Amino acid sequence: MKNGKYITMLPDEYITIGKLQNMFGKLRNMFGKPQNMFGKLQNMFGKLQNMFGKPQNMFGKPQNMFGKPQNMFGKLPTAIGKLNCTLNIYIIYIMNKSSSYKTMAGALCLAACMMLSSCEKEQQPVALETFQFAGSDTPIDALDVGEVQPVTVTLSPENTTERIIWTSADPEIAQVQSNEPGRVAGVIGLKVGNTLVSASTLDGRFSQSFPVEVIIKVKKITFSDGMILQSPGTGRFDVLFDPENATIRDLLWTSGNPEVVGIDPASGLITALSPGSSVITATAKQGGKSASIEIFVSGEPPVFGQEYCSITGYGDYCADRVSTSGAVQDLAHSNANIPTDNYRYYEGEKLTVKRGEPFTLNLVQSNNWSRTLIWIDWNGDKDFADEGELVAVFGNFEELNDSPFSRLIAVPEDASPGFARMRVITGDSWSFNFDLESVEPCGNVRHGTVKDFEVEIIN
Ligand SMILES: [Ca+2]
Ligand SMILES: [Ca+2]
Repeated sequence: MKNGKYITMLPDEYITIGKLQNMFGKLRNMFGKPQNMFGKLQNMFGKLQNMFGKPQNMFGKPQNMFGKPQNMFGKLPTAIGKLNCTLNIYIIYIMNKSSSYKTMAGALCLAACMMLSSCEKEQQPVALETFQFAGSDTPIDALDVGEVQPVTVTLSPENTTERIIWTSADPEIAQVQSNEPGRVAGVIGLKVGNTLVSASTLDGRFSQSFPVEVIIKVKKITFSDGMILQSPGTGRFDVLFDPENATIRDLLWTSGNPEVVGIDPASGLITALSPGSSVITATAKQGGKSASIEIFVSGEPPVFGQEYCSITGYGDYCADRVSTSGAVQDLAHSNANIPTDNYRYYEGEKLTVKRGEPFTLNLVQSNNWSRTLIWIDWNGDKDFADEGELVAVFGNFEELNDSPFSRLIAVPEDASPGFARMRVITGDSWSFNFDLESVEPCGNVRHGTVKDFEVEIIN
């Protein structure tokens, strides 16, 4: 060994020593603070997910990956020993710089190395007594393809030096990676199927496993177009899964108003039971994603679909003439006959109006000790309960109200184009002694007659 050569080697080696010692120092700190480490590992898990974002690269070389930390740890004490030796050679060299006895230096170096090697302190092994999965014996419920879920083990005693080795029985279905001591692992689903993930000590003294089911999870469900009627009063909805090949497709069906719409919780078969509305909900058993739709029941016997509420009356108070002027197509109803049950829909006697354009509504009652209320279902939702749908109140309470009446009606700009209905109720003067805006013209009318007409609303 020439002095000159030796000297030129030293600075590089020295730098390397510094780096490795720092590195080793960090590792030791990391392992020396398991609680902190746990905090870090959760962060680490965040990283793991990013890491798993490239499962092919990452998992492409699982053996290399898993092999490296072991090799690294195996080599490090040796490396440190060697470098400590080199450091000491340097020290010894400095000490002996004035000496020209190279052999002596070499011998001292060897002696120092041997001494240092023998002085290296081995960490005392602390045997594992128990270990268990944190939280549950089946830590992973179901894993999506590409999804990573963490699993942790609780080791006792806490400072055990034993490491936990993780394996997947079928690495094509799910793979598992862990941090160095094996206390935290990440399991990634790769293919639909079932496998077993095991955690064991290196010597196999302890071993536990849990099943992992890899599925394609439901991300969203929606109803396909419309109800599929099986009869006027029974039907069902088709549900579309996203993704289409979701593995578990079981649904739970519920009806928000089971007195209106009955439902079979498993098949989703719905039955119309009484007039009203109910929100039908399908919930995917896997993951709990749901879809809802409001459906209506009307009529007697009850059928699905929205229909105008039924109404009846009694007595001989009646709107003899209902007419309009200035509409696109005017209505000219004139009929003094009292219909059956004092209600009739005069199909074909149609009023056509244009959105935003007014028309005049005219009315003649059969008896002037009467009042008449008129609604138009402007938004076409088969009720007369929306704002502005009570379009006229002719006559005062408890008074003799001379007709004919007339009123200019403004067709709302936002009226729904299509077919709707106008409902005309004429009762005696003592009728309708309530908040008129809040009443729905349904049920039975006191001493009165109800006439319905078709209204077409055009743009
Ligand atoms: Ca309405
Ligand atoms: Ca409404």
